[in-house]
Amino acid sequence: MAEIDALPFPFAFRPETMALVVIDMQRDFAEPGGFGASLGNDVGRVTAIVPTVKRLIEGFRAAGLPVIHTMECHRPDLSDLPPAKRDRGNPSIRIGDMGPMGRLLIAGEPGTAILDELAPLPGEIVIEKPGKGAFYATPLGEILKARGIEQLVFAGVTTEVCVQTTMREANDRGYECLLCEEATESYFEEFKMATIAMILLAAGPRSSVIAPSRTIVREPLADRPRSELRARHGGWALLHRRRLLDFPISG
Ligand code: C5J
Repeated sequence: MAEIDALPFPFAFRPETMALVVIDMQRDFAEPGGFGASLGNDVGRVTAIVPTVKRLIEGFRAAGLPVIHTMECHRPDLSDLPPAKRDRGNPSIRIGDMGPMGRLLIAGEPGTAILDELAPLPGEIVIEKPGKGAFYATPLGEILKARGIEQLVFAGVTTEVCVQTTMREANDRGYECLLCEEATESYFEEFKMATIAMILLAAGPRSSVIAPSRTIVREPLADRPRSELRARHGGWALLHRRRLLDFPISG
């Protein structure tokens, strides 16, 4: 069986049961004027991963493996938007309000669309999800079961919210999960590092692991020997512990 060079252990790769899940690579999270920016975030970190996500998607398509796209969005009448989500924090505009790209995070609005560069091909699965996790209130579980999918590779945003939540939901349902570290991003470097550190330190047997995109699309890992990866990730975990204390979490 082929293996993907991953941490904290190699990922046994069974192409007949594997799918790529691209989480929420939407204009609302990646472009000025969208939901992410309305919360005061710098969207440049999200746009920076677009070429890597694209390469990963193309690798899966070329191998004939399924690509599943998710979109965080709500019905126009907001019937699937709990007040606790709409009123959270103090955004300049809220979910459902009119923004420069239409109503924020509402199905069918221009800003809710997946980025053009990463647009689903006809026939690819697109999951519209009202929650952070892609299994909650969606048909994702049934779709995966019907297709015999047991292994999920994750990309998308944000690492610590929708990506991590969906990975945890998937692990709970018995899926083997692999996070592509360079194809996921957060608005906060510390949050991405913390999430990766948690996955590395807490992954149980056949649980969540991480890998660089090049190993997943099976290009040679020429300039990154495994020992270097280990050293770097050890560093991330330590950095996480040291910096979390003085990181300004302001609500
Ligand atoms: C958030 C997401 N962060 N896709 N959504 O609200 O992670």
